[in-house]
Amino acid sequence: MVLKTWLFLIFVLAQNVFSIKLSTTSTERQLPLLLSPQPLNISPKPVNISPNEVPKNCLEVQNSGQTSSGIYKIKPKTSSKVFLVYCDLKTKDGGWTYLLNRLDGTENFNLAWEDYKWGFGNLNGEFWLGLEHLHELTGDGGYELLIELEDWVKVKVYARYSLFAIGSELEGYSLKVLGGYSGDAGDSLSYSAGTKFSTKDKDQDHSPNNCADIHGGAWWYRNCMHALLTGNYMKESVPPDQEHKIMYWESFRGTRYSLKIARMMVKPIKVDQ
Ligand SMILES: [Ca+2]
Repeated sequence: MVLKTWLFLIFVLAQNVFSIKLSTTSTERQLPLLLSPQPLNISPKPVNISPNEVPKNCLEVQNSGQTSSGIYKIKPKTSSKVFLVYCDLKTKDGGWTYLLNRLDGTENFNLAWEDYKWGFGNLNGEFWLGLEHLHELTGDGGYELLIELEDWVKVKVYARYSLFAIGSELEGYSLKVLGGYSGDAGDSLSYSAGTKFSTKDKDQDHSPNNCADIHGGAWWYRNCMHALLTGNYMKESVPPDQEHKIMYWESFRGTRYSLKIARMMVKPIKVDQ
């Protein structure tokens, strides 16, 4: 009886094995028919780019094939993080990363050290990129600076400096390197070369007074300055008590004329910066 049961079980098992083998053989025979009409499937590019592949600056954004000015992610060589910037890919051959943009007075620029350190405002409008980001971008040298200015009757001028580098926070985010000037705005920045950055709550200027507190903007103050692109946003000529306290560039419209538009932007001189 037991032997019969065992024989039966062996018979059933053998049948199953045989049927599996049969079905496998059957599938194998069909495979060429199933595979042959399939189109070649090319894998799409990965959606998440590794941090090492993020452009280091707006010139690399442009060299990667982008042609529209706007907001892009970058990661400078010395930066630990990816961050957003506004890239101007049109002006003077493009490739410019904005440091400052002022165009309508919507943003308050009379702010403190931490604000200027990390940046504030709206990348689609008025903003300050932040000294830490600016240091990461330009700290190792090899950058140039472009300043574009416009008054209230649409006169546009620029000042270009062939070299531009900002020191670390330990160096007071100093205007460490400022190269030769060219342009038609006049040179109102060389006076600030070598000075540390000052805000109303961090006086690092060369004056016995607090330049930032007196003038209501943050800048590379000496004793005190010949331009203040973070000054109060007003329209055209201002009363004497507002002199030096407005968004001005002395060699363009003097110290009592508040400009309409001011932009500061940087670009590497070499592609591999
Ligand atoms: Ca002082």
